[in-house]
Amino acid sequence: MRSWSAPEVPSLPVTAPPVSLHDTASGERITPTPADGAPARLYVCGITPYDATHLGHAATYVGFDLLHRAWRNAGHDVHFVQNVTDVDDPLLERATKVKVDWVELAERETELFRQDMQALRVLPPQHYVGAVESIPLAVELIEVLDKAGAIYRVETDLYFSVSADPAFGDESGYDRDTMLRFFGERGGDPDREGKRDPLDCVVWRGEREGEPSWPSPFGPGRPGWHIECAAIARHHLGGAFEVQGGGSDLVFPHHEMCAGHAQVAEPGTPFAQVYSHAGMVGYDGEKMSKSRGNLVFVSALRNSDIDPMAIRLALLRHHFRADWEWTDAELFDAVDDLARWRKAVALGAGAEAAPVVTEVLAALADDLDAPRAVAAVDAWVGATLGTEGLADTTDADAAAAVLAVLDAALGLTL
Ligand code: 5CA
Ligand code: ZN
Repeated sequence: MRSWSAPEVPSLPVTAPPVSLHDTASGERITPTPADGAPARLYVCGITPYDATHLGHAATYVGFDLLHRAWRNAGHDVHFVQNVTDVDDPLLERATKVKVDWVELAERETELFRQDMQALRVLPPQHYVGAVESIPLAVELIEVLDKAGAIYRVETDLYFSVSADPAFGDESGYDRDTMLRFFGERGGDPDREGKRDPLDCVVWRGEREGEPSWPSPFGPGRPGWHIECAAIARHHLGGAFEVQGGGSDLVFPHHEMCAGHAQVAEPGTPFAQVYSHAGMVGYDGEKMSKSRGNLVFVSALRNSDIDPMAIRLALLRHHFRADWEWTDAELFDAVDDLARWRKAVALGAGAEAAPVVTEVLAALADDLDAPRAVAAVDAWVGATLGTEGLADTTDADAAAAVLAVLDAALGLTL
């Protein structure tokens, strides 16, 4: 499916340091390093296209955009893939509820998402892939898993045996009770009769009346959620790609099941080298989520003339792995901050730029520490504007250097 347009990104005169990330699976810092000359490979789970794009989505995608940019600034080509879950239970349920054709709903919301990402200057994936168009890939992967003895049938549905992956559980590190709880809360069916293990997940859902279905060697139906991302990521990126990303609500079951599918298909090769998870953005005391309906939409803010760069700056003031609450006050602070920043760069000359460039790049290479990078820019702006009569303008070309790093590393244009 069509991606969105790439913004122009300046290249920097200095090379950024290698990027280290907190890995959910090991709990450690890892610096995923692409093979010589090979691109750094990134898969970020995309939206299920309804109620998009809320600020929780935006925070997650801006977070991984920092990784995309940090890798580019460190001299890597980046191969970035993202899916759109354009057929799945929650999308179909919403379409039925609001009496809209599910295809129309998915297309409309995906288009809105593209526009929001473009406005926020998120670099597009090279492959932006729908679940529907990837059904042949899912079918192919299910056949491989079946040959490995990891698939069984319950009525017209096919299930994946989690016991087939000796490394099952390593991605999340959760104990069985926690897995069972999250599985039930996040789209799983632990109580379905006929399953060998309550944690086994559906990979092919046999046709149901009133639901879309596609032909397959296993009978008509549609793919399960996890097989979709496993198949797309493996096809476009291969095994042991550098980083699997998404929000922390995907740690289990989604990323664990994806890893399980991939690791049974290719024993001994991990799905990804690093599993990186963004924190959850809340609003009114709870996680911002479609099911709770406590959503603030990027498009609504844009329609009320909020500068998308102020939205981006408000997001960047929080570490991408932190859980935090969205407030309007912080958005309006970001609007004021941008005005000050613009005043500082309009001077042309300013406080010395080289240290702030170094600090911004170092902060982002350090597990994408955007708040630290933004603080360095704040300090430079403070020194450049100074208090009356004390402005520091010792560097004649400071503004150009600061503008370049703001754009290349943080995705902010002033
Ligand atoms: N289509 C699947 C992934 S394959 C999905 O989870 N879609 S989603 O629309 O529900 O979420 C899209 C992305 O936004 C996921 O990475 C999810 O983890 C993230 N996300 C959802 N809600 C929040 C939130 N409140 N804060 C931060 N990230 C969120
Ligand atoms: Zn996914």
